[in-house]
Amino acid sequence: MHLADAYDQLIAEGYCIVDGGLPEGKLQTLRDWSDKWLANTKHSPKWRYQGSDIHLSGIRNPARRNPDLPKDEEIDFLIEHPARLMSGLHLDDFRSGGTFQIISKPAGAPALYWHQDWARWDDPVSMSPWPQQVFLNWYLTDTNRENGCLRVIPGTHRRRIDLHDHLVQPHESGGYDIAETDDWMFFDHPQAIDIPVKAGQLVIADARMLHGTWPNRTAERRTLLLGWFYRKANHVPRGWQGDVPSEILARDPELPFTWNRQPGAFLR
Ligand SMILES: O=C(O)CCC(=O)C(=O)O
Ligand SMILES: [Fe+2]
Repeated sequence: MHLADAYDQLIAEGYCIVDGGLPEGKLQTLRDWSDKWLANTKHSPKWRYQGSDIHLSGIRNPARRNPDLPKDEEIDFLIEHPARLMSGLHLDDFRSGGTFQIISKPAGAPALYWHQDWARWDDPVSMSPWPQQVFLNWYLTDTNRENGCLRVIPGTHRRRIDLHDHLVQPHESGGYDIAETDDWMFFDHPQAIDIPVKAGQLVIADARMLHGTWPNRTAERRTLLLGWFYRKANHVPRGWQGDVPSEILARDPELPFTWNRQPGAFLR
């Protein structure tokens, strides 16, 4: 897909898939590298739905909010390699948080529940038609419905749907403790679509978009390297041609950060 089209899709639907342009042999290096981390890390029972959630920091790109994380140069590669792609997607004012996560569903692992990862729902910038926070997902194997590919509900980064009112907040905010029989968290929503990818493709998605996964019904693990990138500024991005919500124009530039994962008045 051309980057211009990918950008349009990211804005309109909340995600896009691009060729990650990994150098020859890098995919195998990342597989071997992540397998080693997975083998040498004690797995928490909290990781039931994600499969694993190992956080690692870069060396040249340290995780400022989390200085005690293990540092690994492979993380610097993952942070630095997409710079040209990000620029082609008009995301050049995004910066990595200095971490990547190894999220690996072992054979037979359950689905990941529906969730979104934006945590600034008290801030009018939640209404931005442009992304403020994106995840970059490198899947290290081809993915499909059988081995637990990503699922998304397009457009939900900016549009409220029935699911929003029924979801427990993800991960440490409640998701760890839900039951596998939870009807809403694992609802087979009619607007959901599968996002199968070829290994080495990169999925870039808006933190506000609802997403989850299928279970892994195969005998092989399905590993993902996930990194968060943030726009520091809250004003209209340079070159933005579209509308700007009046709530954003009226936003107090000194508004302090508050953590709130529950979409409120700024999701309509
Ligand atoms: O496993 C995946 O494909 C997605 C993981 C994810 O969205 C998360 O851990 O927040
Ligand atoms: Fe997520």
